[in-house]
Amino acid sequence: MAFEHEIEMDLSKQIPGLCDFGVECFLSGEEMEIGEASYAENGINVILSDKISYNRSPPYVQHELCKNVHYDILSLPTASVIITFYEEPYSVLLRTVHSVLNTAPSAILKEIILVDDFSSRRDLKGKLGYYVKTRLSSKVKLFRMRRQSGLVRARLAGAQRATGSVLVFLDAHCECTSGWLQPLLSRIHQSRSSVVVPLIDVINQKTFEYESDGYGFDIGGFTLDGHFDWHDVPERERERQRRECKDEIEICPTYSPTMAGGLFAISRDYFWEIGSYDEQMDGWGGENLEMSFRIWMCGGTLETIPCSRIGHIFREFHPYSFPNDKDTHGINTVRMAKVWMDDYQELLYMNRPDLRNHPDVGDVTHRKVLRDKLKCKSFEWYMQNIYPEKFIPTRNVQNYGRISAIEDDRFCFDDLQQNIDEPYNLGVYSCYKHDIAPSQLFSYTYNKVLRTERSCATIDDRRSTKYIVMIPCNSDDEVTDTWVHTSFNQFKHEQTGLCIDRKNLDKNLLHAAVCDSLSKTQKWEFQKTKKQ
Ligand code: UD2
Ligand code: MN
Repeated sequence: MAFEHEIEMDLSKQIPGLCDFGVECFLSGEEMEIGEASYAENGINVILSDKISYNRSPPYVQHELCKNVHYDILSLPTASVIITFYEEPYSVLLRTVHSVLNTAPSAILKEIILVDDFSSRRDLKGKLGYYVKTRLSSKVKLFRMRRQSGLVRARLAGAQRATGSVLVFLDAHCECTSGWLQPLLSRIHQSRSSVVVPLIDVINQKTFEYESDGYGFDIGGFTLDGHFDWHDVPERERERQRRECKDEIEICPTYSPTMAGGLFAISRDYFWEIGSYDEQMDGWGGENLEMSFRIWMCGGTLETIPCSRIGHIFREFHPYSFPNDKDTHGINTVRMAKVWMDDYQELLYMNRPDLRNHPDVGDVTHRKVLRDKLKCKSFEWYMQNIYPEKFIPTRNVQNYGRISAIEDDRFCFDDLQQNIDEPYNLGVYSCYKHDIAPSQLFSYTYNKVLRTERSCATIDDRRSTKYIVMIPCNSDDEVTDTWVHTSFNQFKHEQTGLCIDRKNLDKNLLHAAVCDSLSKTQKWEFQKTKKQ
């Protein structure tokens, strides 16, 4: 048997003990070079992965308090673990499967359903099926889509075949740690409309180090250009936890406005009741925010369960291509927004003008019907009750739009396409008069903060030129820097008394200077953007 031989060859490449307990490891010499090349192609060092046992031992990452929690295994619901994959490295995928088998108590693991989303890699097509059949428990089942369907339809196909009471979705490049499954099932058992997410640790894509950084963790948010992002647990939620879990708040289920999307568990019945997925979402992206908003708005809760920890390999780029090379993330996000975001939808289009009237979005009527049928609440309700920390650039503001030099359209505040997740210097650029440019959207709040969706204006006073620096805002308006928009149209920094000035521009960057009510270069006005 050719496969038998190949499987033996694969196993002979593995070095027992390598990277055990999640420690980092490295290749050397020629292997290091081909390892780096495989990283460039796959976003994962596949040569290194091939040398690590499918059964490498997981690290000990559980919180002390979790060790005291007792679960009555026999009373827990059973789980179907669903893993969809498209062109994933074979050894990484198998390590994921083995880690589930090694860590999930057999009494509660009903099955593992692998859904191959029509990969073309040779080892995934032949050898994998043979390996599953001859080397793994009969609980592991492998299905293959008839064409590439995208992760939503692949997950739906897996869910349709599942027979356990709870569906657990995992990406194809994860490693579970001991005790990860019980707390998820136990929470769902207590509360069937709780959709639960483990704490997701990082497995380094180059060294396979399991990078657990202590016991702190983030919860999910979103940005108005339609992406998921991470945030600290807000004080509001800490208070709720104190009421709920008393002195064990570190391991208390933590409400999260959104989820990353790949790793979660949900009661099987509830999954179908609450609208499973929008099956017309193609490729990758958008389904996570769709499901997050839907769960909260239609009566469920989304919770991070700190006693459940799973590592995930975050890749820096997509190693696979999308159907017809379309921006499936953008298209799916519009499908989501049309159904769930009500008039907040406009904010998405302001930040992604290319998505307005996008021709490939298709019809979403059946999802709106679902929303009516489930009698879901409004997006406004969601924002006020589930995610009140989120700053909305058009709410509670004195002004919003472009900030232009008075009577001079050559100068508008602009982020100059810098990385807005890091501190960056505020600049000026020609005003975009005919379209809304996301780089030129600014808000001036009632609390006198000058900001964008994510960043707040401050002054860098360490250098002789005092640049205006936009830094990621603390939650909401907590930033100490405040600005007065004076009767001379200056933006005057209350803490230093300096004004934003565009005199002697260096690389288009603005700076703060001594206020001079006669200076033309200190005069700024808000201009309404089109479609506002
Ligand atoms: C995150 C989620 C991912 C998904 C995505 C948004 C985590 C850790 N990951 O991105 O699960 O929610 O956001 O869509 O929360 N796949 C297919 N068919 C495809 C493309 C991908 O089956 O056409 C598989 C892929 O092999 C993988 C899974 O879907 O197992 C998720 O894809 P990813 O790992 O590229 O997504 P990720 O982690 O960047
Ligand atoms: Mn992933």
